Amino acid sequence: MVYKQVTQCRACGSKELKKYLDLGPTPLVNQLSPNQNDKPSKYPLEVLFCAECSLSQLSIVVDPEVLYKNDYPYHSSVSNTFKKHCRSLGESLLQLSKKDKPTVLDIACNDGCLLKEFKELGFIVNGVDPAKNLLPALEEYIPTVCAFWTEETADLFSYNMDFITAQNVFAHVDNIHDFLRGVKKALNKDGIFVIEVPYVLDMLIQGSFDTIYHEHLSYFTFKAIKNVLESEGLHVFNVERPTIHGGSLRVYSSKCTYNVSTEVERLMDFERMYGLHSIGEYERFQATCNETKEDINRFFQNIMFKRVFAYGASAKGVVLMNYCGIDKGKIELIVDDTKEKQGKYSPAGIPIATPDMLKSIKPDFIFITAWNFFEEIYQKTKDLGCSYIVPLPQMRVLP
Ligand code: JHZ
Ligand code: ZN
Repeated sequence: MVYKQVTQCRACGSKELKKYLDLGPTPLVNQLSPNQNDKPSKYPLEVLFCAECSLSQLSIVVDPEVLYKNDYPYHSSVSNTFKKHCRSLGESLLQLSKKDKPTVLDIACNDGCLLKEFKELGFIVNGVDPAKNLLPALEEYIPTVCAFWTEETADLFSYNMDFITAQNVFAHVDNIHDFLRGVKKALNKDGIFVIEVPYVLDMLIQGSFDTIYHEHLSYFTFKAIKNVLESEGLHVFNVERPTIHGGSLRVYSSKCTYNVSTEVERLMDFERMYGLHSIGEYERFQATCNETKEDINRFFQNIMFKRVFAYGASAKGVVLMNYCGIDKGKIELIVDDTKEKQGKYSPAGIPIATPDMLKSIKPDFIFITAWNFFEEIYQKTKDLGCSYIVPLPQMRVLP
């Protein structure tokens, strides 16, 4: 079976789960094909709300072996914005540390984007990731283990990490309690665990439904993530809201008790005031998604004979195109700097090529599927003189 149905909340165990969003059958976002005419399988993409702990979660869990083990094409290092984000995290963790050369373990280290920055800053680095295609290039200079992070995997590491980082992986995990038990094992007695996930508040404010795909099993409120960390004995002492990936939540926790920042209570109050802890606020989301779909389709009707390329063969782009019905009739080509994506086809059958293509065939419009990195992409393409379609937040055309 490729997927299983969710019947109870993965954080608190409650069976009171209510559906508030249905994005329809959707392909797996990172399964790019070498053949244009392949028809990828589609799976339900529905979001449920847990009234008990306020965690949003998909109604199904696709087998992680299918999603991540073979040829995971996403490479975090392609974005300079993300590299800088990792560097600045490393700098602030060094300030928190009592050592010059603290140890760090990065869970789901991908192509080592964070670890390379941390190593340059003096950290003693370790990584773990299940994707077989990503680690060989890293192994020469960073010790890595090819595995999913579980309590059992933690036994492969010495139990003395000063820091454990987990960026954009916790939302991907079904058994989050087991994951946290592993973190607890591998962490020093006063070690710090730093987690980053897309923030459900930013998703609601921006209408960014393209964060929802089969890799993201959970959509966290601060309340939900704090509860689950504390249920496993990890005390939350700080929280931040980095703008990366369209708005994230960064949560600091530890087995020992650090001074708790006032941000913790402040964000919890804000969530309460905003209505994030009950379903009402979420029930409007379906209408917001439909409005975006209508805006985008209206725009495409008006530019029927214009040439449109997309920038970014991102996971987000696959969801957006699938939900809005954008196919190869509307977008001719997707360009992406990731070598592993070039020469393949998106699930909608759109060819993916190098951005050099923009120089040989100048399109009228560049559709920015990686809208969260618009500034970086704009700097790379502004001399071409194309117009830009930025679908979210709020569909707009520039200049
Ligand atoms: P990007 C990612 O999703 C990965 P995706 C992951 N699924 C996750 O959890 C979320 O983020 C939060 C390309 N690009 O990062 C690279 C260029 O070519 O927005 C990527 O293919 N040139 C684990 O895939 C895509 O765009 C550039 O200059 O939705 C961006 O994808 C830049 C900046 C990007 O995330
Ligand atoms: Zn719950």
